[in-house]
Amino acid sequence: MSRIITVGAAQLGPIARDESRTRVVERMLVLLRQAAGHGCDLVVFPELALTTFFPRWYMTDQAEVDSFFEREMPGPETRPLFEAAREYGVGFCLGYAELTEEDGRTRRFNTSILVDKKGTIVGKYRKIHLPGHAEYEPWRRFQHLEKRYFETGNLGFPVFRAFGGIFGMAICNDRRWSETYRVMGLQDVEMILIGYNTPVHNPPAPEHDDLSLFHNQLVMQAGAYQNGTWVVGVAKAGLEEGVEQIGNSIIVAPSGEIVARCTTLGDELAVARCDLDLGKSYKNSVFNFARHRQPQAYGLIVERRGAVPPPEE
Ligand code: ING
Repeated sequence: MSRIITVGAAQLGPIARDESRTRVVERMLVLLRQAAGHGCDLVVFPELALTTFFPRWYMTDQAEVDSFFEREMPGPETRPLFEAAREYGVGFCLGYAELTEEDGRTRRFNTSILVDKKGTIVGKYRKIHLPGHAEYEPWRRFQHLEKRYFETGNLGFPVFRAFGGIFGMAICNDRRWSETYRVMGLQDVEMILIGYNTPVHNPPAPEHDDLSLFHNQLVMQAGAYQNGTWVVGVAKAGLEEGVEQIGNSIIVAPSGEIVARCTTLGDELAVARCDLDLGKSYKNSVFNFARHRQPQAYGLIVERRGAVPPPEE
């Protein structure tokens, strides 16, 4: 038996600081229409897809910071995406900056939602692994202030039944942490949707810059294989406000093989027919958690600690 879902990785090229949401949504609708033409069931957009990657700038004026956030989803500028989903029968995954009132206070998250073919939000995730820093660091070519502008996600790594399978989401830096995939793998996830904004240059470790594309593929291929799941990684790419961001959007099978990729640094759609049942041969053999995984034997370390002292002589 095979459960085929046709997926579109909808990579976006650079978004200028002053580019309106309406203009960006128009670009996204072009990709959504292309995807519908290719028979896609689901389209995945990047992290923070509605605006430029604003954490690259140090801002102190909260109104200026909040101008990059969405107070409602859908809102007037994003509603056309939901209407198109319904019209074309194509769901989508959208990353955006979420500003919301929760527990009696204003909360700000780096968020991703899953929208079904009827235009209904069926899942939400808030980014847990926030890279970078919270205060201005003058030594950097550009800032990376996600720890300043967002709270750590408070929804865990949930999975959602949709599109005939089990779907999860992660955002950008999350894809570098094996826990991200395993927590969803332990919930039998079959496809993980990940948007990212990744500069080629990483100021704290410039010696890694030449490996940015290799690391991008490595983490998603490993996460896919080790959990028997599809992984879709979609970039906001290109030279955006002076910062070179990788493209390399890919669709990875549970085998770890890359089955589709974008090859430009602009707005581009990569499409693959994904059999959600392909993961079964991994979940039922090499990664049969029930039979082979031994958490009771791991001496699980919840918090980092120093090396275990040598046994008494
Ligand atoms: N961006 C980057 C990412 O994890 C980064 C931050 C860049 C980390 C390069 C390590 C190396 O892909 C976001 N937005 O998380």
